[in-house]
Amino acid sequence: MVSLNTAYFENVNKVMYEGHDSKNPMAFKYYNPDEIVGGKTMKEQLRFSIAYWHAFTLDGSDPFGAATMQRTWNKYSGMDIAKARVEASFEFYEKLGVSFFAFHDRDIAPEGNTLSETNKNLDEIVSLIKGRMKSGNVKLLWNTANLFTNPRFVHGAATSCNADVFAYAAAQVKKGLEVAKELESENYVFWGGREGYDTLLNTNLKLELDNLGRFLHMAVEYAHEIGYTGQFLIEPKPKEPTTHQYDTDASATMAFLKNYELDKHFKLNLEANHATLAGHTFEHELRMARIHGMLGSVDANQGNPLLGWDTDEFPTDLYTTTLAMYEILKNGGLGRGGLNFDAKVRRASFDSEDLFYSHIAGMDAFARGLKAANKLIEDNVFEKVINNRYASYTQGIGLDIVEGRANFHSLEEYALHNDTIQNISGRQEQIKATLNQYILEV
Ligand code: XUL
Ligand code: CO
Repeated sequence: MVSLNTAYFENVNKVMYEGHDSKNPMAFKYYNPDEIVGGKTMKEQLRFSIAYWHAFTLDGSDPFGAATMQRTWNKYSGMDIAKARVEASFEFYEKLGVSFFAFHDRDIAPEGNTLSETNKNLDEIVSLIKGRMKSGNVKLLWNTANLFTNPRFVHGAATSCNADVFAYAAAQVKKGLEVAKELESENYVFWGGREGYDTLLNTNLKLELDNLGRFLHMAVEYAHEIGYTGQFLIEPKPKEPTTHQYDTDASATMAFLKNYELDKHFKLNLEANHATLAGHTFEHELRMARIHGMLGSVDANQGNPLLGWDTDEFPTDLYTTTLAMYEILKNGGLGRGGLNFDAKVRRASFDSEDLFYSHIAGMDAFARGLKAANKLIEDNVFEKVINNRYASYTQGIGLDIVEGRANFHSLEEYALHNDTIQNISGRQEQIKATLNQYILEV
């Protein structure tokens, strides 16, 4: 193992690939960055990213208990802790061999007493980050604005009933886009933190949605003005913090973007745990975006099926990672997007080493999923199933329907002379058994 001179994770060396026989918890068993799968290296296919907030900023507190995370940078405060986190974060990316990270503005630098002071803090940390990015080994996958933690956002940001808050949020995103340009961020994300409502009894739904549309158009215009060319992303989530989030799921978000003529400027950043909160599987959301040409990036985590909130666990479920990678490969990859671990170690996993173990677990789960998905595609497993199931649309009346030659008259005429409709079995159980074989045997 390579030994680095380090300050923040001194007990951890560079994490290496050791193969599936390894018993070393600090090694990859499946993620082999240079291995070619589906015509690209695993590193290029998976584009892993570290979520700054979960890894370096949040402290493990929950509504019932105080901070638990034991971090070597905790001895600092204010701007000093912000600077220490930058140093620690780059040590972490390098030791884990990850090329991307993502942050909210307020994760990296503390707020000051005024917006100008806050921007000054941000500038200082951004220039520190920029210096660390010079080597070119680590890039910013995306940045975003935290428009939900500060009490000023109690009624929302772009959808707040208070126009002063709309203006403040605009100023914050304006600054965020300047940071995106400065750090050459691949994408800029909008997660609608408090953009939603709790009760219709005090809500002007039409005005709030129109304002959200206006806000996003202003962002697009400003990016154009300053020459920021990253991809805009919206991250759907159905609830939490508000009861009714406007960007509920992939379908609702795409409809919103179309209604407000924003669909040409945005793609979706889909999060696994948000999908499950919306009552969908992750692969449903990915498929829905993919078939509409709107799959941009992924927040890789998983929920707990026994709990109804956004637990942001590290992804370890191989069914989900396999089916997610299937959608991503069928999409031709994620382009400028990546697999961002919007996932946190459990409150009881408070050692610094747990930050490594958790990411290794997620990276291995996605690497294994990539291999299984690639083999499923090479063998045309689902394609054969689907082609067979929809074969009736490749000839006769079915072909007339899909090629636009049919209408209600011709269809009635056909149906009146076809009293012996025959269906074929969907074969769900047999297909699932085949999927098991691929997950177990690749
Ligand atoms: C919240 C969530 C956010 C976004 C970025 O559930 O996923 O962290 O990813 O604001
Ligand atoms: Co997220």
